[in-house]
Amino acid sequence: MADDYCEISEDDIKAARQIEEALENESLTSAAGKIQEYLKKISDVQLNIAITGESGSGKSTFINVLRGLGDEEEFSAPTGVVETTQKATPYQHPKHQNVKLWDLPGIGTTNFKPETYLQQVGFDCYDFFIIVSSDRFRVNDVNLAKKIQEMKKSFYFVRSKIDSNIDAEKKRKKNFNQDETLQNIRQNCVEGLRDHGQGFPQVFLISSFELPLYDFPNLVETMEKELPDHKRRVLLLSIPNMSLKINQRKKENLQANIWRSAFVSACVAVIPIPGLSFSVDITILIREIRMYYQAFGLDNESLKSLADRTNVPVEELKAILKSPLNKEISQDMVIKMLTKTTGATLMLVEYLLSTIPVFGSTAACGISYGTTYYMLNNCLNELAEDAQNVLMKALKVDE
Ligand SMILES: Nc1nc2c(ncn2[C@@H]2O[C@H](COP(=O)(O)OP(=O)(O)O)[C@@H](O)[C@H]2O)c(=O)[nH]1
Ligand SMILES: [Mg+2]
Repeated sequence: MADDYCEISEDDIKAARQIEEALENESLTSAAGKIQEYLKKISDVQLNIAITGESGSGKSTFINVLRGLGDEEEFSAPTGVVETTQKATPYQHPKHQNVKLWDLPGIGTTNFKPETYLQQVGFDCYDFFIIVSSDRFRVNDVNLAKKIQEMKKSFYFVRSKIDSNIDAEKKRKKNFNQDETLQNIRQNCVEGLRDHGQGFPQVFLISSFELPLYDFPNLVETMEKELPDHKRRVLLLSIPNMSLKINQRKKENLQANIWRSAFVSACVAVIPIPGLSFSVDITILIREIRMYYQAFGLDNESLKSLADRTNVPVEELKAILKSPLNKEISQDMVIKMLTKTTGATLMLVEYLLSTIPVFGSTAACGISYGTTYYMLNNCLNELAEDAQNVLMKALKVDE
């Protein structure tokens, strides 16, 4: 588990206290209600990302790839069109309804003034801003960044269409050196920003056509680290699984969150109704495993999208998958997996224990926690490994 994760937030502690109090002073139904409330709150966390920059800089294309979409799919943002709208347009993530990417009108191409721009686009709704340029950044970009800073929000400078620069340099220079070219572009952007009074700018070089390359994985890591805990998870789950680094961050984040599900299953284990804890544990396991599967992009659509982007046939990617979870995540499947592990035995013991008043409940609690934790950890490792192998194949990385 990564050291920089501290997934137990103030909210978690507050919720745990409320549940504990409900268990001590009120009824079990009331405690179960509190658990439901708490889980709903976690899954309702909204993430709003604002993308701004001049018309033609590649905002809409970037918004589409962040949503795991191509340019011409049903819900894609239109690309290659001159912007005429003067207001922010939201684009929902197709698989994570709580994530919205906002296409903001470019500051230099509209009637907006930097002083009023943020008010006009409703700055308060956004968690952070991405300022995109396919060229040098302009004075307007820097003024906007300053205003965003004054509003105590984060922003990131993204220099887009790096693939075009690389291609052009390759054609132009005999002894082309990619690192050198990237270094020059970076230097150029940083100097431009400094000239306009931006102190220590960090610029992320990105190609929406070749997302795994260049600085995209670093951008994700930086955004993620600067977000509060509960939002960090939402970002990581929704970001396309396009690099080994992102795959690893996803795994670490999901691992750091397993305790939550185990905790719910432990709370339910104290309720002495035959089979209840078992069926709740199965429900939790299925829900969480489905979420892992989506987060790692192992579903058909995500594999197809990865195949298209990397020019590797999707059948070759699918052939690498080992975990049986990739074929089916159903109740039967999970029960089958459970019976193969010591987990099943533990669950049975747990049920027997929960029928013994007082002493039994506490032991059942611990067993249920352990079983759920153990199972989720196993499934997570399996799926993360499959996802990693798929990525290595797609990105042609040697072991
Ligand atoms: N080579 C290259 N072209 C890009 C990239 N991103 C966008 N474009 C192209 O740049 C043009 C403008 O992109 P668009 O996303 O519509 O820009 P917007 O006006 O800022 O929304 C389109 O023709 C895109 O295909 C990229 O990463 N690499
Ligand atoms: Mg656009």
